[in-house]
Amino acid sequence: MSPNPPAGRRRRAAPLAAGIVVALAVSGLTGGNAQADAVEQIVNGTFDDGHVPWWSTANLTLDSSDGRLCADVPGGTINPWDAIIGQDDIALQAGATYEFRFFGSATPGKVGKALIQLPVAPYTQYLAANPALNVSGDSYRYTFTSPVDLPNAQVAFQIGGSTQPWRICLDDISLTGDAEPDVYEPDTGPRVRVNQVGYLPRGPKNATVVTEVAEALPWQLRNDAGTVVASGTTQPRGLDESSGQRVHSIDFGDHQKRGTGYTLTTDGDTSRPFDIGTGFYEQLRLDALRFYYTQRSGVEIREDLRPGYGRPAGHIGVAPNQGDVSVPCQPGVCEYSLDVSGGWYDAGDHGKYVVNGGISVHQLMSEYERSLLARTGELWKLRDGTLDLPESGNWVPDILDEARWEQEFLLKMQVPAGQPYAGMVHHKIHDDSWTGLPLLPHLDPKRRELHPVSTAATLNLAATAAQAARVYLPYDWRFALENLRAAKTAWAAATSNPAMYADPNDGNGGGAYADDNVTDEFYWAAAELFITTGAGEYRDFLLASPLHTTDVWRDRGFDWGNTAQLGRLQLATLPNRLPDRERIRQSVVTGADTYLATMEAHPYGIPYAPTDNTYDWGSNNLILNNAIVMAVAFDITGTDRYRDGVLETMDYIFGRNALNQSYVTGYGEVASENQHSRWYAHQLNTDLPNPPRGTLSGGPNSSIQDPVAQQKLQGCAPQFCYLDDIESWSTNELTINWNAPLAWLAAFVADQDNGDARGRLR
Ligand code: 9MR
Repeated sequence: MSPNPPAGRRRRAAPLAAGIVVALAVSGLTGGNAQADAVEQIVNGTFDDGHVPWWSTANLTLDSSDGRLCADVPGGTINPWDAIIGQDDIALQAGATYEFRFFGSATPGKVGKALIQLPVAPYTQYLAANPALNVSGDSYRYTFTSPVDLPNAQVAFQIGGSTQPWRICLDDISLTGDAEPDVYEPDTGPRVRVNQVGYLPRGPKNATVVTEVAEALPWQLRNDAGTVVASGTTQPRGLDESSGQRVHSIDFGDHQKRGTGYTLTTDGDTSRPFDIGTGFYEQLRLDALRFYYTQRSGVEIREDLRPGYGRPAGHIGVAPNQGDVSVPCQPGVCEYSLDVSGGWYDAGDHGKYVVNGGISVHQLMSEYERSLLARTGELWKLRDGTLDLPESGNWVPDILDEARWEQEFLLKMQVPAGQPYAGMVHHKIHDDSWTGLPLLPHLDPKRRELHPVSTAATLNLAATAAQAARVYLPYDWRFALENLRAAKTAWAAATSNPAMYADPNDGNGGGAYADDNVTDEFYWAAAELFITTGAGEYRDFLLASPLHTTDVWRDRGFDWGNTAQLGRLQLATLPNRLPDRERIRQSVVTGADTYLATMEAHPYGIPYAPTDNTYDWGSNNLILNNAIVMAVAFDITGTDRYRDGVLETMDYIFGRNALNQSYVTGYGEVASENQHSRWYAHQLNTDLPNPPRGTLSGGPNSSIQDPVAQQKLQGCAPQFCYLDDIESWSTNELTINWNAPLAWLAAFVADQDNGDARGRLR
């Protein structure tokens, strides 16, 4: 039987290609369907008489002998663009909306890439679609609005990157103007929004319902047998600015009985199911940390430890990799090469960045430190053997084994003695140009380069190495000492070079991570060095720093570029002899009060409401970091309302939000699962896995920098600026620094037992 049925037998009704740019596949597609006044931009899209002017890469032979364009695609290529079928010189008009249609099939089935883009670097994509092609064939339709006037855009079907050979056939390719833009409507399900994972028995229980009704409404809570077990009335909250919705809130905190399959009903709608219990946070405590092992660079990921996620070691100097055991600098930056193998890949890319690795490893070590210091802390839950690591069984708590993998990499990024800028730390190491998706780490063929040193990176090493010096002392005094030396050297080097800033334009092949204010990194590093050494130099620096007394609790939260808060939190919780220790503690409590007030005023209970009503890149990370401030305030004061603030923040992350979805893979009935990643790229290649359970998505980002989000989300209210699409790198990436507060908080919440554990520091 022919794998390519003749045109008359092709299946015309096509499924909705979910998660793909405006991918409304249509039935009954013919070239003649285009609007009368819409001009066809494609030359010879029907292949009735050959295939001129279509071109291909040299590894394809185009065949249009049966009225379609077919090609056998060889296996063994790496990048999507290693095999292309294209047409050039397509005119685009700025502001015009276009409809792009084609019929396509693949044998065996394959996800292809259909692009309309700039024909030269930087190959800006105006339409980027990932049609899931199947054997019988389907019609695909997409719309996009061109942001540019361009006489020579390119239509490109990028079909490389498959290990196995396959065959593609295309027909009826059409691009016409005067199209109606598709309006993207996210499927937000029932209007009653709950924490789809669950609530602690004695913790707060809040929900939100989207409704135009002005008056309070009755609500009912049902158990899994459908019996009403509690009821009450909603509280009308008016317009919620972060979503543009009118909402009421529901408080059902009095119901404390454990159970699964609860639902909440009001205004004629019923929530997704949820639990009341504790087990899910115990699971998340582990999953959020297990995330790091599969982000490891420089080592094979063992299939027996992570079924479905095993892969060869990436970047250990084995071709096609060009790193990381001996990595030169960018041209003109330095004369040496360094072994910077190991560490964690930052995110969905293969880059490794010190300022982001720094806050990540710090938050893991601080999760460990909290487990020792807080009265509710349960260190044994993160003991040796809990995370299924290659190091499990070495008598060291697994959380420290994982953190060490990154800390050792940070140490390698320090300039060796005898070289210019000795003691300073290279800002980052990554490919010399961007790679496409999917791409497993060991297949990355790009040249790896060290980028210039920066004061921020140097202070990140000073801070984390000072922290590592005390954290690892009971387990490996040599490693502790090595860190202490590196921290002191880094501090001295940063003090001598206090204003070496990373270049904001150094973003080809990796993120820039630029930051031209490093007073906060100085403050954080001084805090860690002081806590570890007690030395007067660091104490004097802290006391003289304006950041010691100013209000550091920004409404947007803290992150890799705003680290004074880390210093404050550490000084407030870890034993030290600063004279104004009580005042520092009080400042954390004051910060927590601010976030609590924001949360109480928020109809969705979110401790994040930037005054300009925009959400930042990685908003989920900022929200979780604000919750950490409340958690530390709970540890300091033992006052329940701070813990309740943390628990209510988790409700937002797990589904009490405008999109009615959880942002953690594997948690909640509807959850993010297509985070931007080159190796968890299941959405692009079904042979690859989705991100592991317990992976946080960055979440809504008002600036929607990626083309997929730009096509669908123009004008989005902050909470709606999100797509669970692998190509939406500005709203849906996964990163080591975003999972760190998730892990920290998962442990904090799991430590609260039923939600009523007695707080305070030991
Ligand atoms: O998380 C970073 C965010 O704060 C910045 O605004 C953004 C733009 O510079 O970059 C983010 O970091 C990305 C990095 O540049 C490259 N690796 C993936 C990171 C997460 O998207």
